[in-house]
Amino acid sequence: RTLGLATSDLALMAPAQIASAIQQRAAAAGYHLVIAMDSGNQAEATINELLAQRVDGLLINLPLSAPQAEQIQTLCGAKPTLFLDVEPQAAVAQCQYPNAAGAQAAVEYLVSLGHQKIGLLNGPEQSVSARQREAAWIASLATHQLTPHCILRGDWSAQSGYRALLAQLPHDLPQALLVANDQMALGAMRALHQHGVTVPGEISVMGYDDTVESAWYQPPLSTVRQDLQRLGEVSVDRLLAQLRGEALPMAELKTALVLRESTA
Ligand code: IPT
Repeated sequence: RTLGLATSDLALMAPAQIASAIQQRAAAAGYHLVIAMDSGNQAEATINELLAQRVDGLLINLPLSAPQAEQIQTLCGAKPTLFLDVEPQAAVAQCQYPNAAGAQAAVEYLVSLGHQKIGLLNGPEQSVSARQREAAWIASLATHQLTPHCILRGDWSAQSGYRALLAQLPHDLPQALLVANDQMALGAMRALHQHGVTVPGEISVMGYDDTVESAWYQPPLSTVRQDLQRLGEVSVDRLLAQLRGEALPMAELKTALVLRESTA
């Protein structure tokens, strides 16, 4: 009895922590887990790799537009599939945190602190989640008659966050920075520290994910928590329910603000 996991780059914290939780939950249920990793736009090849190993069902943590996901669903035929990073309007079974709600909560909090000059550090353009977080940030800022002070972009890695901030440093800095994931916030805070800019004194930094490491950043990171452990567990439970032909249990996945010391 085997489940397949198609995942984006496991060198990134969030997918790694999701995969770890999936592996443990699958093992507890008596399933072997086969993992296929896609580090760049090879979704179909990655899925085919799993199908060739005759998995009983597939968890798909790859950023996919609705048409891409529907295409992959077709490729999988009658095999149960569950998508973890897909445009919500896709006609496929999904298990994911609402990006819009998480991003909106972060804006509301920074605005409640009195910040008006708020900058964005987005994830990569090809990521569905990154695009949804950015759109929700901009829409929420607009409800306060605000527009982003600056729009920076990275590729999810700490290094890209570092570089994005280095490029912005010669210009006017915002009072607060919304970052699309914690790893980029790590790099951003490193660049700020290197240039003597204090967090949160001169700039507040708000992450997204709450990976296991985020409480140990300097300063400890305020962030939007997606409980990645729970996402892994719930996704395995739902896929197994599909395999047994049971009605899908309702997955209540909600983000939560975690306020530590990087915002003030
Ligand atoms: C998403 C993370 O929030 C982000 O930090 C990055 O790791 C990305 O995954 C990689 O694809 S979480 C995903 C389940 C939407």
